[in-house]
Amino acid sequence: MRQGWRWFGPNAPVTLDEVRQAGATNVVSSLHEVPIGRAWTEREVAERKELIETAPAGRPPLTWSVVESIPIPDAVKRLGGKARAEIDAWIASLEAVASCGIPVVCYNFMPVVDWTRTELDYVTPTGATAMRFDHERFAAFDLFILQRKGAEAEYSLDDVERARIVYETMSEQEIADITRNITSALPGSTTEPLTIPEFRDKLEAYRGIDAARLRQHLIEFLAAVTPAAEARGVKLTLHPDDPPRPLFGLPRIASTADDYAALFDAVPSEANGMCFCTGSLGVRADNDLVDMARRFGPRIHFAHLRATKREGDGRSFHESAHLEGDVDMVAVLKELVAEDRKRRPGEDIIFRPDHGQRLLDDLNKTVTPGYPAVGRLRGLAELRGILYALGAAPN
Ligand code: DNO
Repeated sequence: MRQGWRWFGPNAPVTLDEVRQAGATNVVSSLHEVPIGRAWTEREVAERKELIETAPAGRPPLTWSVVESIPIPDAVKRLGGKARAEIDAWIASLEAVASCGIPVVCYNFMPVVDWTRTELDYVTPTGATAMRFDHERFAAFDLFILQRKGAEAEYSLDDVERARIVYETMSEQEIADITRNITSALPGSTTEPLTIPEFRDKLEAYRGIDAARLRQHLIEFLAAVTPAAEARGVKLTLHPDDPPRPLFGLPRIASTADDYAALFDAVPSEANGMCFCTGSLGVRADNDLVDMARRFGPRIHFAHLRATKREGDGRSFHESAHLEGDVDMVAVLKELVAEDRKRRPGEDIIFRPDHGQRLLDDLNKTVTPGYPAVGRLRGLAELRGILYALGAAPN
């Protein structure tokens, strides 16, 4: 397995030397500055690759081996194969990536909002802070801040009452914070930052799109893009929904083993792969991650390794330290290592320590939410230790 690290580009607070110091060898990055939907050029990708891969004298080299993500515009999610111009632009970006020799592309198919949290700095007992999704606060946002039409029907009476109490006790600052956390697209998101009226309009644009239709649109998208990926030897890896359940009345269709099985059955191309994100999938108690890792092994080309801890009623969760959540990381890694051992050289699974708590020096610094250096360094070190213990020292 290869040790990756998500790097947000030349202006990111974490430098490439720090990536090296963490022990990672592979970089996961994107052209984050390009507006969603605009085709990437080969030159742009080549320039970024050169920046990542040209090591100063004496430094170990880094390889840009995963593009996370080429964002999929709304039109594709709403219209499927009919969004021909948007799909063609996506394929052009994919071709640019392939021409630069980057073998893995990550993407997701979450409508309107990508990964979603209600709190970015929830204080844990040690003083480190973690990202959190609190169901009551989320409902308070949906029902009383966004005031989404029809939302009440999707919550129990008890949920609505609790959300009302939470909303009534929120300060103006807390309202502003939760609004920003949910609508402004967290780092790495493949969705646009939105104002509340824009958010309502976007939701409206999805009216009538249920899970079956969204799935059909993803299948049409995959049918259109996998031939190009296959021809160029690129693996596409679908990131799971985070959290793995519908939000804002919108369907989500990459949340469970059945969801992924349906996509692999519909589009068997070997380019149709999975980003195995333990933190996202692990939020659902009914997802058996070890079984999923075994079952979908040959489709897994990229893994996000982190853990979440479910709270109370099972709908709220926070991001725990990498080995302290609900995910049995050792058992998951055993499966990934077994798969990796079957692979040809160069086709090994690339993993990255996904997210990290904010701790030590990072508590006093500006950090990219979810992606502080020290918490991720701790996560990578722990994961690497497991791999050594399994006799599978990573590259
Ligand atoms: C969050 C990330 C997501 C992910 C995209 C993949 O930390 O896991 O933003 O990159 O959903 O397309």
